[in-house]
Amino acid sequence: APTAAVPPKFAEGVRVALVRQLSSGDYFEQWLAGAQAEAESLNVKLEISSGDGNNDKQALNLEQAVNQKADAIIVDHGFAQTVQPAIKKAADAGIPLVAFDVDPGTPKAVSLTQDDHKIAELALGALKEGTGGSGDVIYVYVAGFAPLDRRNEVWTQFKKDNPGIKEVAQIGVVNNSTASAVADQAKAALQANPGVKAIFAPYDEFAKGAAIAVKELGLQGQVKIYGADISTADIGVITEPNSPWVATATTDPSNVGRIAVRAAALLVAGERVAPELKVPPALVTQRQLRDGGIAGIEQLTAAVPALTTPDVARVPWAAS
Ligand code: SR1
Repeated sequence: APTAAVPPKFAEGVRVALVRQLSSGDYFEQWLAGAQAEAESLNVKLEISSGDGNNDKQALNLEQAVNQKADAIIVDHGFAQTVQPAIKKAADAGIPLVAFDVDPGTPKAVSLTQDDHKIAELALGALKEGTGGSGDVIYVYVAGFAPLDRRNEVWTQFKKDNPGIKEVAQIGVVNNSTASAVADQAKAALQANPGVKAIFAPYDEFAKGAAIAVKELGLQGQVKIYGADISTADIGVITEPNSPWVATATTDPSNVGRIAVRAAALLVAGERVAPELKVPPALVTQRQLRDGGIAGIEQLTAAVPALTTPDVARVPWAAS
């Protein structure tokens, strides 16, 4: 139940600009759906733009949000060098900011992340168990994306700690058809390295692409995939008969979108928000999904309530 009255500004109408780097793919679609649902329940008008992978376009969209004096701005992904100049302008103009998965370069912005180190640790724990701690592994990574860079730090340390694990190929691309591009690369890497036991693919579009490659080559009995993120479509891929994707470390993406909007709303209301918000992930395994008869995200969050985090950036005037 609400513990505070709705701030007057929220009755008048609050405009929050959501400035995205990427928008295609299950993760980003679910994240947006969560953000939109939370905005609607808080009476916030979300003004959404996407760079569609074009960093200059994202920077322009961000400049525009600053010039149009949004009540708050959420920057969703992006490369530090392209978004930080406009973030600084927003901060100097006193516009509250939430930066998700991008380094804002200023302590004035609230930094929202998933616990990416934990995501990688959970997935790699499963990989270690599945491989017995040794074997050839293909790694899927693209540098420059803050969450992937943090997961990469864990992978780098994991290889040092587990000398039996050998990275035989690194592949990766992020674009509007990431899964199919990664599928082509994974197929070539698997053909060049016939002994591969596992693929570490810590982004669901990477894992989906890797799964396509393994299936096309008929290697399901030999190669297992350890991924990140989840969606109802991903659950379908993980649980289909003979699927090579055996584990994924994940938050609920729509919950993260909700948190971003709650944090922005709190800042608009002048409420205190912790400077760093970190959303904890959970490991979800193929066995758990199959045994639990879990076919979609709603069933998953019911089975794993830790994926729902209502106390992160709780809004005191909201009904729930
Ligand atoms: C291209 S970056 C993709 C990642 O962003 C979010 O952190 C998701 O977890 C996804 O894996």
